[in-house]
Amino acid sequence: LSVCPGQRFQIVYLKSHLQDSLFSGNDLLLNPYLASWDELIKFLEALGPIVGIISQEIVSKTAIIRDLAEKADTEAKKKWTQRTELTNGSKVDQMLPNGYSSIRSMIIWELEKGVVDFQKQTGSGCRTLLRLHRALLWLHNFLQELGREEDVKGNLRKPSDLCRETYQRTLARHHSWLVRRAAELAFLAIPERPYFYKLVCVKTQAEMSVVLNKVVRAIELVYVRTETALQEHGMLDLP
Ligand code: 1PW
Repeated sequence: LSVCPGQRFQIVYLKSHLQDSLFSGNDLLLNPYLASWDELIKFLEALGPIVGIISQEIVSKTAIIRDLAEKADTEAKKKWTQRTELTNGSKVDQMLPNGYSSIRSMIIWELEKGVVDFQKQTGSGCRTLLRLHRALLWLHNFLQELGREEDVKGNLRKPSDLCRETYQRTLARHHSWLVRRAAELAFLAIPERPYFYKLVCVKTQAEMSVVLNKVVRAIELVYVRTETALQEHGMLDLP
């Protein structure tokens, strides 16, 4: 593996972005949430070209939310500039209200703007977040299984089997037949354990368990908060 800062997957970055997103009691900051996905995408891309292609879908989902945030920011800036020009005309940038700073602010903002459609498919941040959220459950389950120590007989399951099983019990139900077939192809090419040891910079399964379990717990906190926020607004089935 060639080391290129910012390009290669680094589990410490993933953990710190996840932790950074856990702002206030029940909310999540969107920037670090999306930054966590940037790291997870690097992780997925390291698993081979087919997984890499499939994970482009995640790249485009994160891009949708970032674009919406940028548009909202530009809009807000215009309004603020008009207001401050009437008074003293400067230093407004730090005070900009942005509907996309956290997942709860995004939910409220999009509901107020009427861009969330509960009947038909749209490009809202909320329905996009729901797609990422569902995919995160799969990654959570996969990393959790990968982090388990040997069973009583001293056996370790193949990562590719773990990947397939966790997919089938989580994300698969939300996917079309075609996407499920594509995922099957990707699972065939999932590398063996030693590759994952390298990826997370450890030498043994015991060490990998320690490292992965910490990340899995951080993902759990993020997942539960997203789930609660979406559920409170009846958004767990957005088309
Ligand atoms: C670890 C081995 C496999 C790695 C794959 C990692 C990517 C996981 C996401 C799979 C995406 C498959 C292709 C697209 C599926 C979309 O139909 C689906 N998107 C997601 C993120 O599940 C639903 O989005 P849509 O069509 O309602 O906009």
